[in-house]
Amino acid sequence: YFRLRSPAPGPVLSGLVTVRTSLQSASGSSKYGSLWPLPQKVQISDVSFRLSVSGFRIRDAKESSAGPSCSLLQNAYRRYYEYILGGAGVKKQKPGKNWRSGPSELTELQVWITSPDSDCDAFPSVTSDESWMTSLFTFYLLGLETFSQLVYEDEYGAKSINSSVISDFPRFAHRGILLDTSRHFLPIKVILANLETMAMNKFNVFHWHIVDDPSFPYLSRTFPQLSQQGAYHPYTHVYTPADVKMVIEFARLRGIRVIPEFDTPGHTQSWGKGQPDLLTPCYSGSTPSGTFGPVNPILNTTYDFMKQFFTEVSTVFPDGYVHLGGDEVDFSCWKSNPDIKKFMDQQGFGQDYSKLESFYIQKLLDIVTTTKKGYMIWQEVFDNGVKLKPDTVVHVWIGGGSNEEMGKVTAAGYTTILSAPWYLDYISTGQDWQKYYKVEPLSFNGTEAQKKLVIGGEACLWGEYVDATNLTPRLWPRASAVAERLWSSKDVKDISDAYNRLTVHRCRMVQRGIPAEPLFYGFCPHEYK
Ligand code: CP6
Repeated sequence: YFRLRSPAPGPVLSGLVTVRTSLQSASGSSKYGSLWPLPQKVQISDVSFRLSVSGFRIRDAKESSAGPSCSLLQNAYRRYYEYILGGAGVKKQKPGKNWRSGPSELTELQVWITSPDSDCDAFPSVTSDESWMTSLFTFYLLGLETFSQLVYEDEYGAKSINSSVISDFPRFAHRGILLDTSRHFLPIKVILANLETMAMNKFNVFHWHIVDDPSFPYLSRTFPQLSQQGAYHPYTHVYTPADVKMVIEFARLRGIRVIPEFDTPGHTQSWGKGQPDLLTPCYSGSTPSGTFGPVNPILNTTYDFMKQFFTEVSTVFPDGYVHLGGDEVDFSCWKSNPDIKKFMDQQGFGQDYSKLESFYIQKLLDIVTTTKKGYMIWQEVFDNGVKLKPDTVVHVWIGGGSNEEMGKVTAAGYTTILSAPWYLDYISTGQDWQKYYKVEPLSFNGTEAQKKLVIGGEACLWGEYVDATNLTPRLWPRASAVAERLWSSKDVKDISDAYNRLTVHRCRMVQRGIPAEPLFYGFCPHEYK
């Protein structure tokens, strides 16, 4: 629970609050203020309270089962105190002749963790029930974000909040953002700023597409030559174990999981630089051409390497899942190689190179299973009929919004997440956030049981045209449209109400130091500095 206190005999409010906000949008305003994504249940009253400027604080309720030793909460209190009352662009109150006085001043937000056994140091997982009416820490982070979105400046510049009751939970458990740190290296501070913004939008999965063809910035303790040879620069353009730890902890403090993707057997050109014999030599005629293709699936050394590599990955990344890629495997190099041909004949694969891909992936899945991780894979792995563990998450990326593939994957009994309509690296003119917003992830033909297998989706920002200079404005607030689709109820789909809330939500992100791009003409009332 959250509880608000004012000096006795003032009001004690349980639950939460909203109203018009002082941040005005170019058009109208929503009766839901600037809440984004919209909570499941919002009841707003007209009764408003001022937050005490001198004395307002956020603290543990004395009945709370969490205390000062839970740094996750203490950190969150400080963060949201800053967002609510302090920080850049916040005007000081100007008492004037119309200055209101009276008992309606709030001095405390109390956070009351009711479950005695919730674990402050745990990592978020896909089963975390994020309804903040229940009692895990993630809910409190989400609840604090909602609270902060309800605070507005009244006409005298006083921070205020209206008495309201809100109950909330996400529609989908997996709400992710994919960032690609191979096409361009992304400095740690860009990744952290993105995680911070994800929390403002209640995203809870950072899908870290960490390596790919162009570069290998992951510094592996077991195979340091991979980044020494494969990164854009061996010292400056790498993620050290300390960097990775920092990203994971920063994410944990915001209720965000970090799922790394190590994509094989395709998209692996950069791996070959530091790991001789890992990739398939391509031939032109009867001689090697000097170029290389996908991971070489016919050598035992390949699987020895993968076993060691993924054992390391399983200890570095605490999440229960790793993403194993498996997309876009180009068969032409395999076709050119006489040793591969011979192997295909021995195995009875004929000319069907997807059988060879399946052979590789199946061995890889067995290896990763021994590290006690679950796995996610891109849809081709399923399409090619690879035998998967029942808890495999199939990531659908081809096609559009109401997606036949989702029907196929769920009919086969697999859990799935949707990205096909949410490729945010693809830009066009106009308000393309509306296109992302209008997607209904469950619009495919299928039974109720099938629909239950859709655990969420991810917005993807592939890195070909994105680096530190343009990542944030390209992603936000366009990804916010995906955030609301994955969080809010299915029937939250009023575009003009969404526009009114989103413009203000976007101004709030800007005010919090995130250069989110505008949706359309208009202004934010805070001063740009
Ligand atoms: N990189 C990797 C990519 C893409 C994929 N995998 C991709 C393909 C098509 C589009 C956008 C991105 N750049 N490793 C596919 C999952 Cl349109």
